[in-house]
Amino acid sequence: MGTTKLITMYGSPWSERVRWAFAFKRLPYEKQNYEPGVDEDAVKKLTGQAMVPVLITGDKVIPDSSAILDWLEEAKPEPALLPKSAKERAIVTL
Ligand SMILES: N[C@@H](CCC(=O)N[C@@H](CS)C(=O)NCC(=O)O)C(=O)O
Repeated sequence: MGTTKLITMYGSPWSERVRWAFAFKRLPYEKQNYEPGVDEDAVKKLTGQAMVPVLITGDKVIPDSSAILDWLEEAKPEPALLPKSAKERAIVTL
């Protein structure tokens, strides 16, 4: 899978959401801390917006926690974040 890097910010619920999912999947990653006012330009250059979390893996740069969780579920399906049935998925993602 190569190196997986997560740019996250302490205190950001969207960053926490992604960190929890990586911990649940037991998938190691390199951490990069985002500092508002300092790292904005660098992150904007990467994704077009000054927001975290951002995942960098292989040649992919993925901003947005939901998009990162989608990537994670595909990259490491087990243990699953979501139920298998469409009905149950709809319930938990409401
Ligand atoms: N929809 C985005 C929201 C991300 C977001 O709002 N991130 C905030 C922190 S919670 C941020 O990066 N703000 C930039 C800043 O404070 O400089 C996601 O789910 O990742």
